[in-house]
Amino acid sequence: MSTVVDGHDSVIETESVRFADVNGDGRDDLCYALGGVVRCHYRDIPSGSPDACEFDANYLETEFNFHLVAGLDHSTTIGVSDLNQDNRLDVCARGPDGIHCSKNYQNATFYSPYRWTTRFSDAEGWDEESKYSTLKYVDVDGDGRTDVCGREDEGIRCLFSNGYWFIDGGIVTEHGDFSNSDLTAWTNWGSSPTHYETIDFADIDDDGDLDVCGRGRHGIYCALFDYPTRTFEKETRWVSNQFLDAYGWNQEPYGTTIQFGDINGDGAADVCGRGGANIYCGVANVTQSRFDGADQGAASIAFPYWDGWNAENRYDTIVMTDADGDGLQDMCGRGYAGIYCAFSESTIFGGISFTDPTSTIVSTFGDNGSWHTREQFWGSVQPASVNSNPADSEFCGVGWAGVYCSQ
Ligand SMILES: [Ca+2]
Ligand SMILES: [Ca+2]
Ligand SMILES: [Ca+2]
Ligand SMILES: [Ca+2]
Repeated sequence: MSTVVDGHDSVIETESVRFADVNGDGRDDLCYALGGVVRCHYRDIPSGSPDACEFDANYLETEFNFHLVAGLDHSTTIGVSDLNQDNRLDVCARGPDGIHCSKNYQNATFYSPYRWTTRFSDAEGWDEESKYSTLKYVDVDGDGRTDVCGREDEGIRCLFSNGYWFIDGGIVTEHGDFSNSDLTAWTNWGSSPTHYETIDFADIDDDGDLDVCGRGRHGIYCALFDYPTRTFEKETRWVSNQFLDAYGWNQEPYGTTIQFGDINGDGAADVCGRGGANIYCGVANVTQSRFDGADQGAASIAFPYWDGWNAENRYDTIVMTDADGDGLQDMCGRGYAGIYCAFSESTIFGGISFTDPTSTIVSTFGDNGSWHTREQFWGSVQPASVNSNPADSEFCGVGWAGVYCSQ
């Protein structure tokens, strides 16, 4: 336990907390907002107990010319990522007039932030939850420089980093894909978090760039990235036998849990989501442009509604992460007695298989420790890599007295 963010007592503040390896030593550091400042504490490695949760009392910080904790439309848009491919993490945040970023100088200081784009402004509606919640810092074109993408009424907008600013190429999806009037998916993507919250950027064809996928009314739709034009190809339906409105996925305890990642180790991102009594996953079949196997439950039972997993303080914490470090993405969530994981045992030839999450892997963060009582507690629980094994993930969260991390 570390007390460096003691005093963070609102959801807006805890939503600013980021665990990221700012200085490149293989362990995640702790960043968070205080007023207009983003402050980062490096992970300490105490001698004798190298996995104890300690962050250095000293910090690096950078001050923006707007308030980061004035609203969720700012605090949730803080990104800690490498904008210029120097393997040092930089800091960005959405202000009222666009996105501002501050570059890391040799892990010794942050340069003063400046505006990298006038897009994503309040004037363009990005102070609305259905827009700012889709903002992601991702290296879409795979050139090593982190780009920024989000969904607006007309579709997906991505701006590409050149190391100095974000280049605006306009809407990068075709013919209304992912828009409010998507006639391919028959979906208004801004109408429900079970659509817009599921939109993510993942490499579903294993060619090194990130493609875009999300849940429409009738299944999962994806569009492959086209590197030469820096745009996405026409979207197609990748899952038609699961994740449909008609199967109940328009309800938030199910639809908002859909995520993309590689569960079988072939390099291509797959899709998983939590249903009423089980998780459902489809594995990418690149040649057929579809995710296979999503009609069958992936475990025998996982995160069932009758065990309390329809409470927002549980289902909203369900996350895809490689918790055991075997290279396969698992599905984990915060429940009664701590963190529960369904571990992927899927193989390229053996189909989709997950263990049943019947016991905890981490005994902190449970309802029995009062983590369910306030959103600033349960909403802050997230995977991080803070111990001596960089392959697996630990869990960290902001509790009553500061930051807690598992070992
Ligand atoms: Ca890039
Ligand atoms: Ca790709
Ligand atoms: Ca895969
Ligand atoms: Ca795993």
